[in-house]
Amino acid sequence: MAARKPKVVVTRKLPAPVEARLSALFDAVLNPDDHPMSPAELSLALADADVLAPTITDRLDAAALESAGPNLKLIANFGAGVDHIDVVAANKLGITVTNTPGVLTEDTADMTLALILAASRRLVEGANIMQSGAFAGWTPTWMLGRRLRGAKLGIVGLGRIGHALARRARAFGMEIHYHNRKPVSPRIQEELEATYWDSLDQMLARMDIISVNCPHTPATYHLLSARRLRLLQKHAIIVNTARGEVIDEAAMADMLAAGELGGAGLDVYEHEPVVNPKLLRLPNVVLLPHMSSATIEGRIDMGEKVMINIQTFLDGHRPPDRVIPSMM
Ligand code: 8YV
Repeated sequence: MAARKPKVVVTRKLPAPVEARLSALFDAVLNPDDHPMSPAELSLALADADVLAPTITDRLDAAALESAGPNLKLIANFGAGVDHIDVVAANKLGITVTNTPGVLTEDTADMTLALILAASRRLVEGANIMQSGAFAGWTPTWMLGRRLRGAKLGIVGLGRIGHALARRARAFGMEIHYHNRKPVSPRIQEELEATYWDSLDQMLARMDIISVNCPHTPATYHLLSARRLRLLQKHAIIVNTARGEVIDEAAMADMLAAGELGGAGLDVYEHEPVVNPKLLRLPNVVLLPHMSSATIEGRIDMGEKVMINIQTFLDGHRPPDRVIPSMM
C-alpha cells in the first residue's frame, strides 16, 4: 500500500498554481471560498493536520496551540511576519515554525516608496480633486507638497525591506538615516551612505520622513509611542508598511488631526482590519488595505517557499526559513 500523503491544511485561498502544486505533493485541505477560519475551525485544523499553512489572519497564540494534535510538527506560515504565532509556545510543543522572507522584499519596498511619494506630494488628494470634477485650473500656490530630494529619511529597522527602501530612496536623492539595535555592516552603511542613530529619540527629532520597517515583537510594540511621536518635526511624514502595532495609532491619529504632523502613508493598522476612524477623514493621510506585498509574482514565490519549507522538513532536513525565537 502506498504511504499516506502528509495532511497539509491551508487556511486561506492561495494562487491557483500554488494550490495545484500543493495538491499534487500533499493531501492538501484547501479553503476554496477563502473565509477567515473561526477559532473552532482553526482548532480542528491544528488537531488534525500534519502541517498547518496559516496566514496573518490566523491567531495562533499559546491557548490556540493547545489544540495541536500529535501529528502536527510544522507550521509553515504563508508570510514573512510571524507576530500572529507564538513561536516559543510552538517550539515547546515540538512544532517547528517557518516563514517566507526575502520574496516580498522588493514589492514591499516599492509600495513604501509609493506611500512616501503619495504622502509627500499629495497624490491621492490631487487624484480625488480630478475625479470629483473640482479642478478649476492651475495656480502657483495650490497643492504644494514637499520635495523628496534632500529630504532626511529615517528608517526604523534597516533589515531586508529597509535596505531595499534605502536603495530606492537614494535614487530619489534622499538622505538615509536609520535606527537598529546594532549598526549594519560597514559595507552596507557605506553603500547607502547611511547614518546610524543609536538613539531613536535623537533620530526622530531630525527627520523629514519616518518609515517603519521593523517586525512587530514585544520589544517593538508602540516603539513609536505618543511621547516619541511628539519628538517629530511638525512637517514630518510617517510611513508604515510593517505592522500597525509598532505605532501608537490613536496618538498618531490625534496628532495628524491636530496638524502636529505633516502626514502619513499607512498600509497596516494596529487593530486590523479596523482603522482608527479619525484617520479616514484626514486629507493628509494615504491609507492602503495591507497590500504592500500583493503582487501575483510575490504570492506565487511565497507559495513556493511554503512548499519548499514543508518538503524539506518532511524529508528530515532543516527547513530553509525556520523561525528561531531568538531571531525575533
Ligand atoms: C503578507 C505581510 O501579505 O508577509 C507579511 O508579513 O505582512 C504581508 O505582506 C501577509 O502576511 C500574508 O500572510
